[in-house]
Amino acid sequence: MKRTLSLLLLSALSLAAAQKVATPIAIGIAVAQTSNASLFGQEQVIGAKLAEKFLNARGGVGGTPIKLVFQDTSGDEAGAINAFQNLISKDNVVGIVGPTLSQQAFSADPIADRAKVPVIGPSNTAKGIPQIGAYISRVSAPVTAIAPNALKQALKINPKLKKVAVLYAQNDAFSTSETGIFQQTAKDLDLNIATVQKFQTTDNDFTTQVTAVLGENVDLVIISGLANDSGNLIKQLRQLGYKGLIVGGNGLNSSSMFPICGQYCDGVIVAQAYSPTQSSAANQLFAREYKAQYKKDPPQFAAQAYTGVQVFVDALKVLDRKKKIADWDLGELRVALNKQILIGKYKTPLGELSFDKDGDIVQQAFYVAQIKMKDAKNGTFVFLK
Ligand code: PYR
Repeated sequence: MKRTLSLLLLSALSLAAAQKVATPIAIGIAVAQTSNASLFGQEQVIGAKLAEKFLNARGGVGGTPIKLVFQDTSGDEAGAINAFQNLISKDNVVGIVGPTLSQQAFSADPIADRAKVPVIGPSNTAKGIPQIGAYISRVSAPVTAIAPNALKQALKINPKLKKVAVLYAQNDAFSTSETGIFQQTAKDLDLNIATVQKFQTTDNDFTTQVTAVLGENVDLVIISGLANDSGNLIKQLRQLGYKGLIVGGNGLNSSSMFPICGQYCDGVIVAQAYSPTQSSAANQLFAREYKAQYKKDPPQFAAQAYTGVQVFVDALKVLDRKKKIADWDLGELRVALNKQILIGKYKTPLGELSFDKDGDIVQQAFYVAQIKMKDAKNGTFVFLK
């Protein structure tokens, strides 16, 4: 019995090992197409699709087109795990761009890592993401590189800032990671943290937290949460009378938040890992294409998802020159692809980038923007000098 089982297992393994790479070349996109996290995920879908169209129009991988395979992760860990499993075992993708949230990455990435399938995180900014495993990298700069810039910019706008309130979503890995950096930076900048308030990403009523903030008479509020919760929190802060500056983290980095806080979004300061004005040829092409289709500047989440797909394609091209991708064994290609991703240099809409030994992005420039609302639903991120 035992012998039969191991023989079966062996033949299953050798079958898997003999699997060739399908054409077009399948790249998995596991992002949140539904749930509150889709406020980011829908921008990621747009970015990834633009990359597919643009890169295939320029010959794909040595003449072979790529094909994106989408699996909706929704906003939780179970959804991300399910999407990853489908992409790895059913869709036979060469690698995965995803998931949307760090909270999901800590659960789903280990599955890809164990299966030796390369993952590029398009928006996972918490500390520790690339360290999940050898097959995990990211094109989303970490909170350590981004968050301090927003606070420095707030001090530039109001050098008299002294007393601050910090709020964060305690059930979200990115938010707890980011608030740690915000709080440390605030201390380094000699700001006095008068109160730290916690909330949940599922909360809608922030009366308790806002009352505590108002009681402290602070002149700066720093928020780490996702788009829906943070948008409602900002709205309620303003409605109940808070007049000072607000700094938001990466969770506020989407125009999908504008209809949630409406006019009250106005003035919020958010650090960025992408600027539509970035001068590289790659970005000019991306930004022009995006703007032609969507009549607005491309947002960071779309630019990062585009970049994730591009990194896969650029790395595949290098391998294709050694041996045509269709002739590779899928398992061997995934391993070689991961190695190639980590040693390559890429000219992307985020500027020129590479990866450090852990798979974390090495990026040249960061930005800070302030939200300017035109009306209750529409606004822009105005980039600050
Ligand atoms: C994260 O989950 O890491 C984000 O930056 C939204």
